[in-house]
Amino acid sequence: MTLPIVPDAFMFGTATASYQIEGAATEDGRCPSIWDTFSHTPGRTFNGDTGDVATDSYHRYKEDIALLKELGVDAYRFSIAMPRIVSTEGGPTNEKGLDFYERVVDELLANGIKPCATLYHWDLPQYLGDKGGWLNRDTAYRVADYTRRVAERLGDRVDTWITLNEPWCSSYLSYGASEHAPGMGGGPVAFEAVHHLNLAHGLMTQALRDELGDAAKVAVTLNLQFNRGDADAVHRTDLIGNRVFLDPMLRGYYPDELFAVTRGICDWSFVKDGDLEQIHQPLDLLGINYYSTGLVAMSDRPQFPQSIEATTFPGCSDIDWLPTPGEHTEMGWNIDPNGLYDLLVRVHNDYPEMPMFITENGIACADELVTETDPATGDTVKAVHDDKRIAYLTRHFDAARRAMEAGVDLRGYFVWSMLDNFEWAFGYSKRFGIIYVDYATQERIPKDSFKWYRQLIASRELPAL
Ligand code: PNW
Repeated sequence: MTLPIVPDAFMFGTATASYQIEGAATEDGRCPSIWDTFSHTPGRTFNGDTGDVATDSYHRYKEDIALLKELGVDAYRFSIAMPRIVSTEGGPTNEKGLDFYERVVDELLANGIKPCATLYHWDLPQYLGDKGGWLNRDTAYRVADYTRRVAERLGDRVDTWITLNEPWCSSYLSYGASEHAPGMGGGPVAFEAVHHLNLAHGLMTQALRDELGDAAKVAVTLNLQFNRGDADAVHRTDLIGNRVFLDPMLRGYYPDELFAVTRGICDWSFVKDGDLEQIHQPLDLLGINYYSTGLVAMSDRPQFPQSIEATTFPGCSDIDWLPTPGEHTEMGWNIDPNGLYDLLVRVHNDYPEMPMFITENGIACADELVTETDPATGDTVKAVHDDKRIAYLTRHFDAARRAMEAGVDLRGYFVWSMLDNFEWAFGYSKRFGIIYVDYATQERIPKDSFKWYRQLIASRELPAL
């Protein structure tokens, strides 16, 4: 059985993010971000890699969009870098920065591709980082002010707005553990970043509505953690990892259980009167990034250690993360397509009114660039035979189809990523693209998965496995 896909009701796409692809770190008035500082700090990223050049997409955006056109996508998810738009604290809009994104948006539209813009994909200006970053409530207001400036210029042409990408990473991974910028292993202090990110989402959504009216399509992207294992451990990690964002954004409250479970490590006094109303804004779409699942179990350790512990799951020290069964990717993440099905169905059941789209799904593989003779033409060609990626995507698209058949209102699917790029702390050592990038020459070589995806999109149906 196949599921026909109606063009305007479902977007096939690919995704990227500014710091991972643009390069041009000091061009046209861009100021440093917390990721420039982090990646330039010895020991923070693999091999000391930085986004200074990345895939040079600031200069090669036309070539990249031509490849998207060849791929046949309905939409492209990219992100806008605040350091290009508001490059000094409280300063004027850097028009050159807006000019760049205007060129990108117009080039997409000229090629019949819907622009889907993420406003915050982790590159916070360093001047805000210097004042405490997401631990400072004022950051939420600065990011909302930047949102308003972007909406004024691009509001008539962007199809879908995404406020935040993965606030889980911007809080727990950045302030709870120290794996992402700014690299502070403060454990429970991350709850403060969680709340300020939730507040930023609400303020950004309101800024978009004020500027563009109710017609604007507004979304947020969450990387929801779908864990398996002991019911108690699954319940707690769901609370700390997922409901801490979903409930305030979609329901207008923090679950009482959250306050009970974190008693002693967080007093939540940073939640001010009116914040929850501000956070709870009508949304058009919920974006889900999905890669893999975890396996958790209760242990006999205490829930809170004696001293502050660097962790991505504060208040969960009594939970063990067990090795996951089955096949794993180059990131060490397990391959679990049913996890995507289970996650979509679960979110649909809990928040039935929310249409969803998959804003990221993909796999890092040990891709090898080969030179070979094309049997059809006899020409010498470069190729990447990424069968493992094709198998991964095939199985995940199948899971999405099954979820839709089970009643989930799914409106799109964006493969991460359009091209290999700067994989944060892993630098250039992990390749997620469906287009290979030869970093020495910046040559783009479509992988076999690109050809596979082109065919899937052209068929406009999701086949059963
Ligand atoms: C997402 N984790 O990051 C991001 O949105 C992308 O920018 C990134 O390149 C992609 O997934 C692949 O990693 C994540 O530790 C980073 O669970 C880390 C985690 C999850 C997502």
